[in-house]
Amino acid sequence: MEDSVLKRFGVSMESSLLRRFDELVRKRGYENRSEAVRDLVRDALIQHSWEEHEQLVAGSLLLFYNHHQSNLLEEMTQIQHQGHHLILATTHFHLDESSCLEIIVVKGKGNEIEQLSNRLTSLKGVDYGKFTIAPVAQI
Ligand code: NI
Repeated sequence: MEDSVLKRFGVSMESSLLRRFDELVRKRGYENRSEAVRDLVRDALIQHSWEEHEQLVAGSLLLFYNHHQSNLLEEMTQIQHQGHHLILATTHFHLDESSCLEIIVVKGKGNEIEQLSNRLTSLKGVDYGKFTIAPVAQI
């Protein structure tokens, strides 16, 4: 079957990134890099397919940021108010003197949730954003 035939392709990346990737491959117990890359690609495709559609999804958005960044808190609050119909809960954790972690639990149409996520994670001062969703029910 054409679909199950393995094809090879070359990947270039910085040696520091490759070192960290190899560490991940080892820690997660993958046989080799290819197996790890296949898993990462499947994950990304599944995530992407939900984001594009009007399917009802739910999940969480983790935002790591520095609250000293000017205007960040105001912008974050404004965006969350604009997306209030998509947000079930928001919890804020003060990690140290300046670092914050905010967990936003979301539910709504995949494409709208993705837009909300992109707006929040792209804000200046957000160091890291992680978005995880899954379908609420199959249509
Ligand atoms: Ni805080």
